[in-house]
Amino acid sequence: MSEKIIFVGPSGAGKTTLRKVFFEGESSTKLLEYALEPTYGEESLIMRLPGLNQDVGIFDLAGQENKRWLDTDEKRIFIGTKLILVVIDISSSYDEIVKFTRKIIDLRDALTPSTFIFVLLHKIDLVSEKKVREIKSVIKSNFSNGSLLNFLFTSLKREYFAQTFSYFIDIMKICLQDILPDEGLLLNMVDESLKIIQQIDSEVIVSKDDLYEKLNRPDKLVNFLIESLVNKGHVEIKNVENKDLLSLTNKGRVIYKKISKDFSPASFDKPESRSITKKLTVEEKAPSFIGALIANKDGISLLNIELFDNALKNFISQSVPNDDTIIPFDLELIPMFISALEKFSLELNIQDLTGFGLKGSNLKMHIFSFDNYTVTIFMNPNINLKAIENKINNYFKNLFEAHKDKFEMGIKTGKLDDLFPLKETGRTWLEELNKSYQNMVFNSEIMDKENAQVLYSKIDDLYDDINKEFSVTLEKVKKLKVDIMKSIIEKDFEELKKISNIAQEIKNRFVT
Ligand SMILES: Nc1nc2c(ncn2[C@@H]2O[C@H](COP(=O)(O)OP(=O)(O)OP(=O)(O)O)[C@@H](O)[C@H]2O)c(=O)[nH]1
Ligand SMILES: [Mg+2]
Repeated sequence: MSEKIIFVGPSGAGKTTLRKVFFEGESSTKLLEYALEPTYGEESLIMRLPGLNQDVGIFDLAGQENKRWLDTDEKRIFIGTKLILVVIDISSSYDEIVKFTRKIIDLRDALTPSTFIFVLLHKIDLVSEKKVREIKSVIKSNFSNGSLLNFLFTSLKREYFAQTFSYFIDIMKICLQDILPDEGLLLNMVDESLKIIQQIDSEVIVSKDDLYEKLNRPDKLVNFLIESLVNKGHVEIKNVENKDLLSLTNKGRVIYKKISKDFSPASFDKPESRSITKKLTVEEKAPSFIGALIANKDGISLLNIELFDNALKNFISQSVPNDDTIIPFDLELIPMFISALEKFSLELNIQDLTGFGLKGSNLKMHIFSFDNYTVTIFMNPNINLKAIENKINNYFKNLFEAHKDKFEMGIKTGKLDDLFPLKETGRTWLEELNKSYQNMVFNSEIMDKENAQVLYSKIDDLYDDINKEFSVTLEKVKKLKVDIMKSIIEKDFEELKKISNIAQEIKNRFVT
Protein backbone atom coordinates (compact mmCIF):
# COMPACT_ATOMS: atom_id res chain seq x y z
CA MET A 1 0.00 0.00 0.00
CA SER A 2 1.16 3.52 -0.64
CA GLU A 3 -0.23 6.96 -0.03
CA LYS A 4 0.60 10.30 -1.53
CA ILE A 5 1.21 13.67 0.08
CA ILE A 6 1.65 16.82 -2.01
CA PHE A 7 3.30 20.05 -0.91
CA VAL A 8 2.00 23.05 -2.82
CA GLY A 9 2.20 26.80 -2.22
CA PRO A 10 3.68 30.06 -3.45
CA SER A 11 7.38 30.18 -4.17
CA GLY A 12 9.51 30.77 -1.09
CA ALA A 13 6.84 29.70 1.38
CA GLY A 14 9.03 27.01 2.92
CA LYS A 15 7.78 23.76 1.34
CA THR A 16 11.15 22.28 0.51
CA THR A 17 12.60 23.35 3.84
CA LEU A 18 9.80 21.61 5.72
CA ARG A 19 10.13 18.54 3.55
CA LYS A 20 13.85 18.31 4.08
CA VAL A 21 13.66 18.85 7.82
CA PHE A 22 10.85 16.41 8.59
CA PHE A 23 11.19 13.79 5.90
CA GLU A 24 14.89 13.81 5.17
CA GLY A 25 16.38 14.68 8.53
CA GLU A 26 18.13 17.88 7.47
CA SER A 27 19.08 20.36 10.16
CA SER A 28 16.57 23.17 10.62
CA THR A 29 19.18 25.68 11.75
CA LYS A 30 21.25 25.02 8.69
CA LEU A 31 18.34 25.41 6.30
CA LEU A 32 17.14 28.58 7.96
CA GLU A 33 20.60 30.02 7.68
CA TYR A 34 21.42 29.00 4.12
CA ALA A 35 18.34 29.25 1.93
CA LEU A 36 17.72 26.54 -0.62
CA GLU A 37 17.48 27.13 -4.34
CA PRO A 38 13.89 27.39 -5.54
CA THR A 39 12.52 24.04 -6.60
CA TYR A 40 12.21 23.27 -10.28
CA GLY A 41 9.42 21.04 -11.49
CA GLU A 42 8.54 18.47 -8.90
CA GLU A 43 10.78 16.67 -6.41
CA SER A 44 9.62 13.54 -4.72
CA LEU A 45 10.75 10.95 -2.24
CA ILE A 46 9.34 7.85 -0.71
CA MET A 47 9.13 7.29 3.00
CA ARG A 48 9.10 3.65 4.01
CA LEU A 49 7.28 2.67 7.17
CA PRO A 50 8.37 -0.93 7.66
CA GLY A 51 6.44 -1.46 10.92
CA LEU A 52 3.23 -0.44 9.22
CA ASN A 53 4.11 -2.08 5.95
CA GLN A 54 3.43 1.15 4.17
CA ASP A 55 5.03 3.65 1.80
CA VAL A 56 4.25 7.31 1.63
CA GLY A 57 5.18 9.24 -1.51
CA ILE A 58 5.95 12.88 -0.81
CA PHE A 59 5.75 15.34 -3.72
CA ASP A 60 7.10 18.87 -3.53
CA LEU A 61 5.85 21.17 -6.31
CA ALA A 62 7.82 24.23 -7.41
CA GLY A 63 5.98 27.40 -6.46
CA GLN A 64 7.31 29.19 -9.52
CA GLU A 65 5.40 26.73 -11.65
CA ASN A 66 2.06 26.99 -9.88
CA LYS A 67 0.30 27.96 -13.09
CA ARG A 68 1.37 24.62 -14.49
CA TRP A 69 0.16 22.63 -11.45
CA LEU A 70 -3.07 24.47 -10.95
CA ASP A 71 -4.21 25.67 -14.36
CA THR A 72 -3.13 23.05 -16.90
CA ASP A 73 -3.74 19.36 -17.39
CA GLU A 74 -0.87 18.69 -15.05
CA LYS A 75 -3.26 19.26 -12.18
CA ARG A 76 -3.86 15.54 -12.58
CA ILE A 77 -0.98 15.11 -10.20
CA PHE A 78 -3.44 15.80 -7.36
CA ILE A 79 -5.77 12.93 -8.19
CA GLY A 80 -5.78 10.22 -5.55
CA THR A 81 -3.65 12.22 -3.15
CA LYS A 82 -4.39 11.45 0.45
CA LEU A 83 -3.35 14.82 1.69
CA ILE A 84 -2.48 18.21 0.24
CA LEU A 85 -0.18 20.33 2.37
CA VAL A 86 -0.63 23.94 1.34
CA VAL A 87 2.26 26.01 2.64
CA ILE A 88 1.82 29.78 2.65
CA ASP A 89 4.12 32.37 4.22
CA ILE A 90 2.05 33.90 7.02
CA SER A 91 3.38 37.35 6.21
CA SER A 92 1.61 37.22 2.83
CA SER A 93 -1.39 39.48 2.39
CA TYR A 94 -4.78 38.26 3.65
CA ASP A 95 -6.01 38.35 0.13
CA GLU A 96 -3.24 36.10 -1.09
CA ILE A 97 -3.79 33.59 1.72
CA VAL A 98 -7.52 33.40 1.11
CA LYS A 99 -7.22 33.28 -2.68
CA PHE A 100 -4.58 30.59 -2.78
CA THR A 101 -6.41 28.45 -0.24
CA ARG A 102 -9.68 28.83 -2.12
CA LYS A 103 -8.02 27.81 -5.33
CA ILE A 104 -6.72 24.60 -3.80
CA ILE A 105 -10.10 23.82 -2.25
CA ASP A 106 -11.83 24.24 -5.61
CA LEU A 107 -9.27 22.08 -7.29
CA ARG A 108 -9.64 19.42 -4.62
CA ASP A 109 -13.43 19.49 -4.82
CA ALA A 110 -13.32 19.07 -8.57
CA LEU A 111 -10.59 16.47 -8.86
CA THR A 112 -10.24 14.50 -5.69
CA PRO A 113 -13.02 15.34 -3.22
CA SER A 114 -11.98 13.05 -0.38
CA THR A 115 -8.47 14.47 -0.10
CA PHE A 116 -7.55 16.22 3.15
CA ILE A 117 -6.21 19.74 2.92
CA PHE A 118 -3.89 21.14 5.58
CA VAL A 119 -3.06 24.78 5.16
CA LEU A 120 0.21 25.55 6.92
CA LEU A 121 0.49 29.23 7.62
CA HIS A 122 4.21 29.06 7.92
CA LYS A 123 6.98 31.23 9.43
CA ILE A 124 4.90 32.48 12.34
CA ASP A 125 8.21 33.51 13.88
CA LEU A 126 8.17 36.45 11.48
CA VAL A 127 4.91 38.00 12.64
CA SER A 128 3.46 39.28 15.90
CA GLU A 129 0.90 37.37 17.94
CA LYS A 130 -1.55 40.09 17.09
CA LYS A 131 -1.11 39.43 13.41
CA VAL A 132 -1.62 35.71 13.97
CA ARG A 133 -4.88 36.46 15.77
CA GLU A 134 -6.02 38.69 12.94
CA ILE A 135 -5.28 36.01 10.39
CA LYS A 136 -7.19 33.50 12.46
CA SER A 137 -10.25 35.67 12.32
CA VAL A 138 -9.84 36.26 8.59
CA ILE A 139 -9.76 32.50 8.14
CA LYS A 140 -12.70 32.01 10.40
CA SER A 141 -14.84 34.37 8.39
CA ASN A 142 -13.77 32.90 5.05
CA PHE A 143 -13.65 29.16 5.66
CA SER A 144 -15.39 26.63 7.79
CA ASN A 145 -12.89 24.39 9.45
CA GLY A 146 -14.05 20.87 8.77
CA SER A 147 -12.55 17.44 8.77
CA LEU A 148 -11.23 17.93 5.25
CA LEU A 149 -9.81 21.41 5.75
CA ASN A 150 -7.52 22.42 8.55
CA PHE A 151 -5.30 25.36 9.29
CA LEU A 152 -2.06 24.99 11.22
CA PHE A 153 0.35 27.67 12.33
CA THR A 154 3.93 26.56 11.92
CA SER A 155 7.55 27.58 12.05
CA LEU A 156 10.91 25.90 12.12
CA LYS A 157 12.39 28.36 14.59
CA ARG A 158 13.38 26.87 17.92
CA GLU A 159 10.38 28.00 20.00
CA TYR A 160 7.88 26.49 17.60
CA PHE A 161 9.88 23.55 16.38
CA ALA A 162 8.53 20.83 18.69
CA GLN A 163 4.95 21.85 18.06
CA THR A 164 5.46 21.88 14.31
CA PHE A 165 7.12 18.50 14.50
CA SER A 166 4.14 17.11 16.36
CA TYR A 167 1.81 18.50 13.66
CA PHE A 168 3.81 16.57 11.10
CA ILE A 169 3.46 13.40 13.12
CA ASP A 170 -0.29 13.93 13.16
CA ILE A 171 -0.35 14.68 9.47
CA MET A 172 1.42 11.41 8.80
CA LYS A 173 -0.99 9.54 11.02
CA ILE A 174 -3.96 11.00 9.19
CA CYS A 175 -2.33 9.98 5.95
CA LEU A 176 -2.04 6.40 7.19
CA GLN A 177 -5.47 6.29 8.77
CA ASP A 178 -6.84 3.73 6.36
CA ILE A 179 -4.51 1.08 7.53
CA LEU A 180 -5.81 1.33 11.08
CA PRO A 181 -9.35 0.12 10.47
CA ASP A 182 -10.29 -0.26 14.12
CA GLU A 183 -9.53 3.27 15.03
CA GLY A 184 -11.19 4.52 11.88
CA LEU A 185 -14.31 2.66 12.83
CA LEU A 186 -14.41 4.14 16.27
CA LEU A 187 -14.16 7.57 14.84
CA ASN A 188 -17.45 7.23 13.02
CA MET A 189 -19.29 5.51 15.81
CA VAL A 190 -18.83 8.27 18.29
CA ASP A 191 -19.79 10.89 15.80
CA GLU A 192 -22.94 8.98 15.05
CA SER A 193 -23.99 8.70 18.64
CA LEU A 194 -23.73 12.42 18.94
CA LYS A 195 -26.19 12.98 16.19
CA ILE A 196 -28.88 12.24 18.73
CA ILE A 197 -28.14 15.37 20.57
CA GLN A 198 -27.53 17.39 17.48
CA GLN A 199 -30.91 16.35 16.13
CA ILE A 200 -32.73 17.43 19.24
CA ASP A 201 -30.77 20.60 19.26
CA SER A 202 -31.37 21.59 15.68
CA GLU A 203 -35.04 20.70 15.55
CA VAL A 204 -35.87 22.33 18.85
CA ILE A 205 -38.65 19.81 19.33
CA VAL A 206 -38.54 16.36 17.89
CA SER A 207 -40.72 13.33 18.35
CA LYS A 208 -39.18 10.14 19.57
CA ASP A 209 -40.32 8.28 16.47
CA ASP A 210 -38.73 10.84 14.18
CA LEU A 211 -35.57 10.58 16.15
CA TYR A 212 -35.35 6.80 15.70
CA GLU A 213 -35.92 7.20 12.03
CA LYS A 214 -33.50 10.04 11.50
CA LEU A 215 -30.71 8.49 13.47
CA ASN A 216 -31.06 5.02 12.15
CA ARG A 217 -29.47 3.81 15.37
CA PRO A 218 -30.54 0.97 17.63
CA ASP A 219 -33.67 2.07 19.51
CA LYS A 220 -32.21 0.79 22.75
CA LEU A 221 -29.24 3.09 22.51
CA VAL A 222 -31.39 6.07 21.70
CA ASN A 223 -33.75 5.26 24.55
CA PHE A 224 -30.97 4.85 27.03
CA LEU A 225 -29.40 8.15 26.11
CA ILE A 226 -32.73 9.96 26.20
CA GLU A 227 -33.52 8.48 29.58
CA SER A 228 -30.15 9.54 30.97
CA LEU A 229 -30.61 13.00 29.56
CA VAL A 230 -34.04 13.37 31.08
CA ASN A 231 -32.72 12.20 34.45
CA LYS A 232 -30.06 14.85 34.34
CA GLY A 233 -32.58 17.55 33.49
CA HIS A 234 -31.13 18.24 30.09
CA VAL A 235 -33.99 17.00 27.98
CA GLU A 236 -37.75 17.22 28.52
CA ILE A 237 -40.35 14.86 27.17
CA LYS A 238 -43.93 16.04 26.68
CA ASN A 239 -46.65 13.75 25.55
CA VAL A 240 -48.85 15.56 23.05
CA GLU A 241 -51.52 13.69 21.16
CA ASN A 242 -49.95 10.37 21.97
CA LYS A 243 -46.57 11.41 20.72
CA ASP A 244 -43.44 11.81 22.81
CA LEU A 245 -41.92 15.16 21.96
CA LEU A 246 -38.39 15.89 23.05
CA SER A 247 -36.73 19.22 23.55
CA LEU A 248 -33.61 20.46 25.23
CA THR A 249 -33.98 22.36 28.47
CA ASN A 250 -32.01 25.59 28.81
CA LYS A 251 -29.40 23.80 30.84
CA GLY A 252 -29.19 21.08 28.20
CA ARG A 253 -28.88 23.54 25.36
CA VAL A 254 -25.85 25.26 26.82
CA ILE A 255 -24.06 22.05 27.58
CA TYR A 256 -24.75 20.06 24.46
CA LYS A 257 -23.71 22.73 22.08
CA LYS A 258 -20.34 22.27 23.60
CA ILE A 259 -20.30 18.56 24.19
CA SER A 260 -21.33 17.55 20.72
CA LYS A 261 -18.32 19.31 19.39
CA ASP A 262 -15.90 17.75 21.78
CA PHE A 263 -16.19 14.00 21.53
CA SER A 264 -13.98 11.95 19.32
CA PRO A 265 -11.32 9.29 19.57
CA ALA A 266 -8.27 10.84 21.08
CA SER A 267 -6.07 7.99 20.05
CA PHE A 268 -5.92 9.81 16.80
CA ASP A 269 -5.75 13.41 17.84
CA LYS A 270 -8.01 14.28 14.97
CA PRO A 271 -6.76 17.28 13.09
CA GLU A 272 -9.74 19.45 13.95
CA SER A 273 -8.44 19.44 17.45
CA ARG A 274 -5.55 21.46 16.17
CA SER A 275 -7.94 23.93 14.74
CA ILE A 276 -7.19 27.52 13.95
CA THR A 277 -8.24 28.68 17.35
CA LYS A 278 -5.70 26.56 19.14
CA LYS A 279 -3.05 28.58 20.80
CA LEU A 280 0.29 27.40 19.67
CA THR A 281 2.61 28.58 22.35
CA VAL A 282 0.69 29.37 25.49
CA GLU A 283 -0.95 26.03 26.02
CA GLU A 284 -0.67 24.88 29.59
CA LYS A 285 1.15 21.60 29.62
CA ALA A 286 -0.87 18.80 31.13
CA PRO A 287 0.69 16.63 33.86
CA SER A 288 1.17 12.98 32.89
CA PHE A 289 -1.92 11.79 34.74
CA ILE A 290 -4.57 14.33 35.66
CA GLY A 291 -7.46 12.44 37.13
CA ALA A 292 -10.02 9.67 36.96
CA LEU A 293 -13.79 9.44 36.86
CA ILE A 294 -15.35 6.36 38.41
CA ALA A 295 -18.87 5.50 37.38
CA ASN A 296 -21.18 2.53 37.53
CA LYS A 297 -22.31 0.75 34.40
CA ASP A 298 -25.33 3.03 34.09
CA GLY A 299 -23.04 5.98 33.78
CA ILE A 300 -23.78 7.37 37.23
CA SER A 301 -20.67 9.11 38.55
CA LEU A 302 -19.53 7.78 41.89
CA LEU A 303 -16.19 9.40 42.49
CA ASN A 304 -13.72 11.76 40.88
CA ILE A 305 -10.07 11.53 41.68
CA GLU A 306 -8.04 14.57 40.74
CA LEU A 307 -4.43 15.62 40.96
CA PHE A 308 -5.60 18.95 42.37
CA ASP A 309 -8.98 20.59 42.89
CA ASN A 310 -10.85 21.07 39.62
CA ALA A 311 -7.98 19.64 37.61
CA LEU A 312 -10.29 17.71 35.31
CA LYS A 313 -12.60 20.60 34.63
CA ASN A 314 -9.68 22.85 34.06
CA PHE A 315 -7.92 20.64 31.56
CA ILE A 316 -11.00 19.40 29.78
CA SER A 317 -12.33 22.85 29.07
CA GLN A 318 -8.84 23.90 28.10
CA SER A 319 -8.64 21.10 25.62
CA VAL A 320 -11.86 22.15 23.99
CA PRO A 321 -10.97 24.19 20.95
CA ASN A 322 -12.60 27.52 20.31
CA ASP A 323 -13.08 28.12 23.98
CA ASP A 324 -13.36 31.87 24.03
CA THR A 325 -16.08 31.80 26.62
CA ILE A 326 -16.20 29.68 29.72
CA ILE A 327 -19.09 27.33 29.40
CA PRO A 328 -20.15 25.25 32.35
CA PHE A 329 -18.84 21.82 31.65
CA ASP A 330 -20.62 18.90 33.15
CA LEU A 331 -18.08 16.23 33.94
CA GLU A 332 -20.76 13.69 34.65
CA LEU A 333 -21.76 13.62 31.03
CA ILE A 334 -18.63 11.78 30.17
CA PRO A 335 -19.41 8.61 32.13
CA MET A 336 -22.93 8.79 30.79
CA PHE A 337 -21.77 8.67 27.20
CA ILE A 338 -19.22 6.03 27.88
CA SER A 339 -21.71 3.82 29.59
CA ALA A 340 -24.17 4.25 26.74
CA LEU A 341 -21.52 3.27 24.27
CA GLU A 342 -20.35 0.41 26.41
CA LYS A 343 -23.85 -0.95 26.88
CA PHE A 344 -24.55 -0.99 23.20
CA SER A 345 -21.09 -1.65 21.98
CA LEU A 346 -22.11 -4.86 20.26
CA GLU A 347 -24.96 -3.29 18.42
CA LEU A 348 -22.81 -0.35 17.52
CA ASN A 349 -20.07 -2.67 16.41
CA ILE A 350 -17.55 -1.10 18.73
CA GLN A 351 -14.75 -3.48 19.48
CA ASP A 352 -12.64 -1.52 21.82
CA LEU A 353 -13.91 1.33 23.88
CA THR A 354 -10.51 2.37 25.05
CA GLY A 355 -9.90 4.46 21.98
CA PHE A 356 -12.52 7.06 22.81
CA GLY A 357 -11.43 10.40 23.93
CA LEU A 358 -12.02 14.07 24.10
CA LYS A 359 -10.93 16.09 21.19
CA GLY A 360 -8.13 18.41 22.03
CA SER A 361 -4.45 18.21 21.73
CA ASN A 362 -3.55 18.53 25.36
CA LEU A 363 -5.69 15.81 26.83
CA LYS A 364 -6.39 12.19 26.19
CA MET A 365 -8.72 9.81 27.92
CA HIS A 366 -8.56 6.09 28.36
CA ILE A 367 -11.33 3.85 29.54
CA PHE A 368 -10.74 0.97 31.94
CA SER A 369 -13.67 -1.37 32.20
CA PHE A 370 -14.31 -3.46 35.32
CA ASP A 371 -17.15 -5.81 36.18
CA ASN A 372 -19.37 -3.25 37.81
CA TYR A 373 -17.58 0.01 37.19
CA THR A 374 -15.96 2.04 34.47
CA VAL A 375 -12.93 4.18 35.15
CA THR A 376 -11.98 6.94 32.75
CA ILE A 377 -8.45 8.18 33.14
CA PHE A 378 -7.44 11.59 31.83
CA MET A 379 -3.86 12.15 30.86
CA ASN A 380 -1.34 13.95 28.76
CA PRO A 381 -1.74 12.75 25.17
CA ASN A 382 1.95 12.04 24.83
CA ILE A 383 1.94 9.35 27.48
CA ASN A 384 3.16 5.87 26.77
CA LEU A 385 0.23 4.29 28.55
CA LYS A 386 1.22 0.71 27.81
CA ALA A 387 4.16 1.08 30.15
CA ILE A 388 1.94 1.80 33.12
CA GLU A 389 -1.42 0.31 32.22
CA ASN A 390 -1.14 -2.64 34.57
CA LYS A 391 -0.39 -0.44 37.52
CA ILE A 392 -3.55 1.54 36.94
CA ASN A 393 -5.63 -1.54 36.42
CA ASN A 394 -4.40 -3.10 39.63
CA TYR A 395 -5.03 0.00 41.68
CA PHE A 396 -8.67 0.15 40.72
CA LYS A 397 -9.19 -3.58 40.99
CA ASN A 398 -7.94 -3.44 44.56
CA LEU A 399 -9.90 -0.30 45.28
CA PHE A 400 -13.19 -1.86 44.22
CA GLU A 401 -12.43 -4.98 46.22
CA ALA A 402 -11.31 -3.20 49.35
CA HIS A 403 -14.27 -0.81 49.37
CA LYS A 404 -16.86 -3.08 47.85
CA ASP A 405 -19.53 -2.25 50.42
CA LYS A 406 -19.08 1.48 50.17
CA PHE A 407 -19.37 1.47 46.40
CA GLU A 408 -22.41 -0.75 46.50
CA MET A 409 -24.09 1.39 49.13
CA GLY A 410 -23.33 4.45 47.07
CA ILE A 411 -25.09 3.00 44.08
CA LYS A 412 -28.04 1.79 46.13
CA THR A 413 -28.71 4.90 48.15
CA GLY A 414 -27.24 7.57 45.93
CA LYS A 415 -25.40 8.83 49.00
CA LEU A 416 -21.73 9.02 48.16
CA ASP A 417 -20.38 10.48 51.41
CA ASP A 418 -18.67 7.28 52.42
CA LEU A 419 -16.67 7.32 49.22
CA PHE A 420 -15.32 10.84 49.72
CA PRO A 421 -12.28 9.84 51.76
CA LEU A 422 -11.14 7.86 48.74
CA LYS A 423 -10.63 11.12 46.90
CA GLU A 424 -7.79 11.96 49.22
CA THR A 425 -6.07 8.59 48.96
CA GLY A 426 -6.74 8.66 45.25
CA ARG A 427 -4.97 11.96 44.94
CA THR A 428 -1.93 10.62 46.72
CA TRP A 429 -1.93 7.63 44.41
CA LEU A 430 -2.13 9.89 41.35
CA GLU A 431 0.80 11.93 42.61
CA GLU A 432 2.81 8.77 43.02
CA LEU A 433 1.75 7.47 39.65
CA ASN A 434 2.99 10.69 38.06
CA LYS A 435 6.25 10.46 39.95
CA SER A 436 6.93 6.87 39.05
CA TYR A 437 6.05 7.51 35.42
CA GLN A 438 8.38 10.49 35.29
CA ASN A 439 11.11 8.40 36.88
CA MET A 440 10.74 5.69 34.32
CA VAL A 441 11.07 8.28 31.57
CA PHE A 442 13.97 9.98 33.30
CA ASN A 443 15.85 6.72 33.75
CA SER A 444 15.22 5.89 30.10
CA GLU A 445 13.32 2.79 31.07
CA ILE A 446 10.57 3.92 28.75
CA MET A 447 10.09 6.42 25.96
CA ASP A 448 6.97 8.40 25.20
CA LYS A 449 5.97 10.88 22.55
CA GLU A 450 7.04 13.82 24.63
CA ASN A 451 10.60 12.72 25.24
CA ALA A 452 10.75 11.53 21.65
CA GLN A 453 10.09 15.13 20.68
CA VAL A 454 12.80 16.33 23.00
CA LEU A 455 15.12 13.72 21.57
CA TYR A 456 14.27 14.95 18.08
CA SER A 457 15.24 18.52 18.93
CA LYS A 458 18.41 17.30 20.61
CA ILE A 459 19.46 15.34 17.56
CA ASP A 460 18.72 18.41 15.45
CA ASP A 461 21.18 20.29 17.69
CA LEU A 462 23.65 17.43 17.61
CA TYR A 463 23.89 17.80 13.85
CA ASP A 464 25.01 21.41 14.26
CA ASP A 465 27.58 20.47 16.89
CA ILE A 466 29.40 17.90 14.79
CA ASN A 467 32.36 19.01 12.76
CA LYS A 468 31.37 19.23 9.10
CA GLU A 469 34.33 16.99 8.13
CA PHE A 470 32.58 13.95 9.59
CA SER A 471 30.20 13.61 6.72
CA VAL A 472 29.43 9.94 7.27
CA THR A 473 28.43 10.63 10.84
CA LEU A 474 26.33 13.60 9.76
CA GLU A 475 24.43 11.36 7.37
CA LYS A 476 23.88 8.94 10.23
CA VAL A 477 22.44 11.72 12.37
CA LYS A 478 20.06 12.69 9.58
CA LYS A 479 18.87 9.15 9.32
CA LEU A 480 18.30 8.99 13.07
CA LYS A 481 15.90 11.91 12.81
CA VAL A 482 13.86 10.28 10.11
CA ASP A 483 13.87 7.08 12.15
CA ILE A 484 12.47 8.90 15.19
CA MET A 485 9.58 10.18 13.15
CA LYS A 486 8.89 6.70 11.85
CA SER A 487 9.11 5.14 15.30
CA ILE A 488 6.67 7.64 16.75
CA ILE A 489 4.23 6.98 13.94
CA GLU A 490 4.64 3.27 14.37
CA LYS A 491 4.47 3.63 18.17
CA ASP A 492 7.70 1.68 18.38
CA PHE A 493 9.02 2.86 21.73
CA GLU A 494 11.72 0.20 21.86
CA GLU A 495 13.20 1.52 18.63
CA LEU A 496 13.14 5.02 20.12
CA LYS A 497 15.21 3.82 23.02
CA LYS A 498 17.77 2.40 20.63
CA ILE A 499 17.89 5.66 18.69
CA SER A 500 18.44 7.55 21.90
CA ASN A 501 21.40 5.33 22.76
CA ILE A 502 22.96 5.69 19.33
CA ALA A 503 22.60 9.47 19.51
CA GLN A 504 24.29 9.44 22.90
CA GLU A 505 27.19 7.38 21.54
CA ILE A 506 27.64 9.74 18.61
CA LYS A 507 27.56 12.68 20.95
CA ASN A 508 30.20 11.15 23.20
CA ARG A 509 32.47 10.45 20.28
CA PHE A 510 32.07 13.50 18.11
CA VAL A 511 31.11 16.38 20.34
CA THR A 512 33.67 17.59 22.80
N1 LIG B 1 11.76 32.74 9.23
C1 LIG B 1 11.55 31.54 8.70
N2 LIG B 1 12.02 31.22 7.48
C2 LIG B 1 11.77 30.00 6.98
C3 LIG B 1 11.04 29.04 7.72
N3 LIG B 1 10.94 27.91 6.97
C4 LIG B 1 11.61 28.17 5.81
N4 LIG B 1 12.11 29.43 5.82
C5 LIG B 1 12.89 30.07 4.76
O1 LIG B 1 12.05 30.30 3.63
C6 LIG B 1 12.84 30.34 2.46
C7 LIG B 1 12.19 29.58 1.33
O2 LIG B 1 12.14 28.22 1.62
P1 LIG B 1 11.92 27.06 0.55
O3 LIG B 1 11.70 25.84 1.35
O4 LIG B 1 12.99 27.02 -0.45
O5 LIG B 1 10.57 27.52 -0.17
P2 LIG B 1 9.69 26.70 -1.21
O6 LIG B 1 8.28 26.82 -0.74
O7 LIG B 1 10.20 25.35 -1.39
O8 LIG B 1 9.85 27.55 -2.55
P3 LIG B 1 9.77 27.02 -4.06
O9 LIG B 1 10.65 25.84 -4.17
O10 LIG B 1 10.20 28.17 -4.89
O11 LIG B 1 8.34 26.70 -4.31
C8 LIG B 1 14.23 29.82 2.85
O12 LIG B 1 15.08 30.93 2.96
C9 LIG B 1 14.01 29.21 4.21
O13 LIG B 1 15.16 29.30 5.03
C10 LIG B 1 10.55 29.40 9.02
O14 LIG B 1 9.90 28.65 9.73
N5 LIG B 1 10.83 30.66 9.45
MG1 LIG C 1 10.97 24.34 -2.97
